[in-house]
Amino acid sequence: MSATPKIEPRGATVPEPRQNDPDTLARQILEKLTYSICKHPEQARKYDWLRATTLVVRDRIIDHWFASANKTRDTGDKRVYYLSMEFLIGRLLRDAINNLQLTGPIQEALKRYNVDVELVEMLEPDAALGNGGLGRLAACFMESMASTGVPGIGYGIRYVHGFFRQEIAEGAQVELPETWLMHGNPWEFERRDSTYEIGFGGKVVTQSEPGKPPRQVWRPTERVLAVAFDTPIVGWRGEQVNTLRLWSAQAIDPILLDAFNSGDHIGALVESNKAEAITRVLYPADSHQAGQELRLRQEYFFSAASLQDIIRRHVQEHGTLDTLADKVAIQLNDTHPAVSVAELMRLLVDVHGYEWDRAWQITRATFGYTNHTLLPEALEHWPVNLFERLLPRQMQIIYQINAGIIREASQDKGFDDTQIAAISLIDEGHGRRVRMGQLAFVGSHAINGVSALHTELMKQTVFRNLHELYPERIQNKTNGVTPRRWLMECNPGLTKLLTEAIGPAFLDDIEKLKDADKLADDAGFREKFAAVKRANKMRLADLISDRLAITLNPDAIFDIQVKRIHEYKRQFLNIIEAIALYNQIRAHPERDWTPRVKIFAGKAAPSYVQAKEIIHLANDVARLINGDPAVRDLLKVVFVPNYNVSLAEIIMPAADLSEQISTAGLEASGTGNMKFALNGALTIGTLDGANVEMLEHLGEENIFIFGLKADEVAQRRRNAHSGRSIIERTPLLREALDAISSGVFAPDNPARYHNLVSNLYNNDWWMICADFDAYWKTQRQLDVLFLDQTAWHSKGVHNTARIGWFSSDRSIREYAKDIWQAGPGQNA
Ligand code: HBZ
Repeated sequence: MSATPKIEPRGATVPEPRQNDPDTLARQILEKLTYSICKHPEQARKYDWLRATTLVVRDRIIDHWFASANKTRDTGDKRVYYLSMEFLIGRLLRDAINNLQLTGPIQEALKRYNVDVELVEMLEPDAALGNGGLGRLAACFMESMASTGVPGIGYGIRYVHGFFRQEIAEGAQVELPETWLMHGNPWEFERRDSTYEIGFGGKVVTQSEPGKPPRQVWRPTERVLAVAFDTPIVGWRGEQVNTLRLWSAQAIDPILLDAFNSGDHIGALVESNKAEAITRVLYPADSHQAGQELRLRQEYFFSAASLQDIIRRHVQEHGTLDTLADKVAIQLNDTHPAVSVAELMRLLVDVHGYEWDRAWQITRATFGYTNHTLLPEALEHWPVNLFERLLPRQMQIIYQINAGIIREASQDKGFDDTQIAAISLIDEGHGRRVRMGQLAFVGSHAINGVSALHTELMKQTVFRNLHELYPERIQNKTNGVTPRRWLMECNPGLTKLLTEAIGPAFLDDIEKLKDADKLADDAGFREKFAAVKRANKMRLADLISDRLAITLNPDAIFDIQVKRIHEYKRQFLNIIEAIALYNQIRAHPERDWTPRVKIFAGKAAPSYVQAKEIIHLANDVARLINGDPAVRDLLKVVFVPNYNVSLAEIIMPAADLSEQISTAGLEASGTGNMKFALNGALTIGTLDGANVEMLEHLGEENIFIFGLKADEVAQRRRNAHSGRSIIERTPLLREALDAISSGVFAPDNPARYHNLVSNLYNNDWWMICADFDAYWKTQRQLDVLFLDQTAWHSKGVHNTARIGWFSSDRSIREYAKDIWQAGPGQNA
C-alpha cells in the first residue's frame, strides 16, 4: 500500500534529549500521570503509576530509537531481520530501566510519591508471545542484537492471546485464556503507514506480453491486511534501540455493507472475524506440529508481510533488489517462517521480473535457517493439497525449486533414489506433504543447530542427505541468554556483590565474570555469596507460601526443574526419584537426610495427554508427601502454577540445584540450564544439548553428569529396550512405581497413572528406567556435598564465574560474523 504523503517540516527537529536526574524524572512522571492518564496523584492507583513511569521511560527510548534508525539509514549498514513466530519477551519496564541506567534515579523519583518501583513493575503483564525456549531465545537475541550494536528488526505476530494461563484444579492443569492487551500496551506503536495486503487461495494465471517472457501471476481470492505494531528493544547502556515489529491481521472491509443493510448484522462481520482470527491466538504446542490450516495461514501471513516490508525498505534506500543480500540478512527461527523462501522467489520472479536462477542466488544468499529440534513429531510438513489450495503459486515454486535440487543431486552428486527421496521437498510417503525443514535448508546459505551436540546430530540424522549434498552449509551456533535480564535484573543482590568484588567490567563483557573464579576459595566472599542465595530462596519461599500455603525450609536444597512439560525432559524421572526418596526417609528415619525441596513448574500442551498426567502426578505426589508429618521438613514437593518469564526471574536466582535431565540426544540445547548456572546453581544433568559444552566450560567437578549418552540411547532404541528387567532388579524404582500403580497418590482415581507406568515396563522410550539408578546415585552424592556448605558454594561461585561464554551476546556475535556478515566490524 502506498504511504500517505509526508509533511515537509520547516526548521523542526526532534526535541532536546531528556534529563535523567530524579528531579526531572519525578516531575515528568507527575506530568504524565496528570496529562496523559488524567489522574490526580491522590487518586492514582499502582497501575496508573506503572503507566506514567512507562511513558517517561519510553520517551528516553524514543530519542535513541530515532538515532539508531537514522544511523543505519545513513551508513547503509546491513540489517538483520529475525523472523520468528514467537517472541517470549516477558515484562519490558525493568529491562528498559536497567539498560538505560535509570534504576537508581527512577526508584528515587517514585519514592518521592511514596511509590515502590518494584510493586509497580510487578503489575506489568508478561508479553507471553511464545511457548518456551525457542520464543525466549528470540527475545534474548533481540536484546543482544541491540546490546552488541547489530541493527536488527524482529518480525513476528501480535497475538491477541499469548500463551495460555495455567491453573491447577484438583491437581490437574486447566488452561485459561491470556489477555495481556486488556489494559492497552504502552510499549507499542501502531504503524498504519506500514500496512500490506496478504493474499490466500485463488489461482495462478499466465500473462504474456509481446516481446516479454510469459509471467505467472497469482490472483488470490481472499485478502487481509497486515498492520505493523512496533516495540522498541533497548540495548545495554541504551545506545542502540532496535525494533520488534509484530503484525496484526485486519479485514480490508471491516463490515460487509450489503449483508449489514439487508439485516444480516452477524453475517456482515464474517470476513472481519475470519481475518482477525489469523492473529488471535498463539498455538500452545512446542513439540508437535499443529497441522491446522489456521497455523499455515499464520505462518504465511507474517512471512509475506515481513518480506513486503523488507523489500519496500530496501528499494526505497537502494533502488534495486540486486543488492538485497548485501544489505539484508534474514534469519528463519525454525521452519515456521520457511514459506518465506518460496514467497521471496515469487516476489523476485513474478513481481520484480528476475530470472529464476538469479532470484534463487539472491534468495539463498539472504536467508539463514536455525533448527531447534530433531524430534520427528515436531518437524513441520503440510499436505500438498492444503498448501496448493491456500498458496497455489508458492506450491508451484516449491516444485520448481525441488526439481532443481533433485537435478543437482542426481547429476552432480550421483544420488540414488533413496537419497533423492530423503532430500526431496515433497514427502511422498505419508500422503504427499511439503517438508518445511528441507525447504528452509535448500533456501539458505547457512543452516545452524543450537548446540555442538545438536548440530552434529543434525548432520547425522534429519539432514544427513542434504548435508552430503551441501557439506559446507551446516554450522553450530550454541545458544546463549542475556545477562542483563538473567543476572543483573533478576539477581541485583549477586550483581552488587560481584561488582564490589571484581569491579563493573563484567557488566559490559560478561565473560569477565571469570575474574570471580578465584573468589571460590575466598571464605569471606563465599559467605556473602551464600547470603545472597539464601535471600533469594526466602523470596521464592514467600511467594510459594503466599500462593500455595506451603511452608519451605530455606536451608533445604532447592532442587528445581522448570521448563515445558514433556516426556523427553523427564519430569517423570524426577518425580519417581522424589517418591523413592520419600520411601527411604520413611523407612530409615534415623539416617542423616539432607533436607530437600523439589520444585516443579511448567505447562503442558493442552492436547498432550501424557504431559498432563505428569503434571497431575507431580501435584498428587506433592499433596501426599507435604501432608505426611513423618518426613517433616526433610522433603517437600511443590508444583508452582503458571510458569512464565516473570516467575522464572524469581525462581532462577533461588535454585541450589538445576535439573537438566532430558534423554540424551533430544534436548537441542536448553537455555534454562545457562540461567541457573549464571545465578550460581549446580546442575544435575545428562550429556545433552548445551550441557555438554557447560561441562567443558565449568569443569567436571562443578557439574553433575549422569546417565546414558546420545549414541547409547539410540542403540538401545534400536535394540528394542524395555524397562521391565531393570525395574525387576531395582527395588527403589520398583517400589516407587508400585506406589504410583497402587493408587495411593490418586485415591479418587487409582488407575490414573496406569498408562504412564505400563509404558515404562513395556517400552521405556525415554530411558527413565535405564537412567534411574545413575540419577539416584548422583542425587545422593549431591546430598552429601550439600552438607559441606564450603564445597557447595565454592562450586556455585565457579558456575557463575565460568558460565559467561553462554551469553547471547556471544551467540549473536557469532551469527553476525559467520552467517549475517552484519554488525560492528562487518560492514565494508
Ligand atoms: O528451543 C527449544 C528446544 O527444545 C531447546 O532445547 C532450545 O534450547 C530452544 C532454543 O533453541 N525448542 C522450542 O522451544 N520449540 C518450540 O517452542 C516450538 C514451538 C512451536 C512449534 C515447535 C516447537 O511448532
